[in-house]
Amino acid sequence: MKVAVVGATGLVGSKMLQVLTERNFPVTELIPVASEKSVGKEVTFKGKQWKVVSADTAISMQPNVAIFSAGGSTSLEWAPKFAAAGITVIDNSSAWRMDPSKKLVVPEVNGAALTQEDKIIANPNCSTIQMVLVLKPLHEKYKIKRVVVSTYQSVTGTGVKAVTQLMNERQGISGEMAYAYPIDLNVIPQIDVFLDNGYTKEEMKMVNETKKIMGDDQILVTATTVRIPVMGGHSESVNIEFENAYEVNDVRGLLAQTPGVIVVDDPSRALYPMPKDAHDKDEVFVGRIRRDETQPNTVNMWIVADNLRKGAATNAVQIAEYLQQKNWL
Ligand code: 2RA
Repeated sequence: MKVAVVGATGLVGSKMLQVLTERNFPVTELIPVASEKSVGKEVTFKGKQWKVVSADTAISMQPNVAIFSAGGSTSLEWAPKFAAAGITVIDNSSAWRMDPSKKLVVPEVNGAALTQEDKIIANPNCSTIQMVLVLKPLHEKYKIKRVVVSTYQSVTGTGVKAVTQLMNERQGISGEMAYAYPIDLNVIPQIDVFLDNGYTKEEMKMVNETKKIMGDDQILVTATTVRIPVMGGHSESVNIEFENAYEVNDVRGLLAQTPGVIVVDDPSRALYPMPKDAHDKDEVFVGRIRRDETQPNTVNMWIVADNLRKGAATNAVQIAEYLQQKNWL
């Protein structure tokens, strides 16, 4: 299968190549795509060197699928052109996520919504993906009324520039700033720009994308998203109010049986999920499951995942796997 990776030289694009290899996706020809300045360079994939080409050239090479992680403007310009050429696009940017004509997919949650006609498929925001994977089984069993989430997000969500800023600051080196403030020994309660309602774009992505993926506009979501000096993944403190009564052990058991979720929850042995353990894994890890004793039918939990993998590259590759298994690519 011919696979184009648009943004192949970026942090998520490189992770996509790693995940395609690890999951043995049937790639017979890789078509790495990047900006004009990178055309001609080579990327290593499955032991071979593949030449970076322009988006135009990639279309002419007729890949079966193109996985984008190159920013919203590139997706807005090029995804329709790839789709018009009959190439299925899986886009990791926010460009198409809330477009009513486009599917926003976490395969384990709403993969069944996909059809052969879907030619531009949106990959959700990383902080949304790890949360909805946990919310879905709970919503089906207990019916969720409201979600309050606070995130603790890795600098890898911003990209290479932020990782470099953190590493420089930890070594006392001054350098290019990805953020308005130092990130080492600090936290920044702003991810993306502020909107008129006082929330950031990242926070409203969690609100709006959750409703779309879960297929239920009645679910109330409020979010505070925070950047922290961590590399391995995003963590989230999630408070969930149900319509119906529940038992903590039943919640723990239900999540333990949920595909893609691993429960790490034993306070007696100080066992709970942490980014250092989630790093470079495809699963979503859940712990600190406990009753909210201040409100009926409400549970607290802690959710951790590698934002570059299940939060981006792995979820996109899993969408491609779903389409390939349907023989739709
Ligand atoms: C972030 N979720 O963490 C956003 C985009 N990757 O910066």
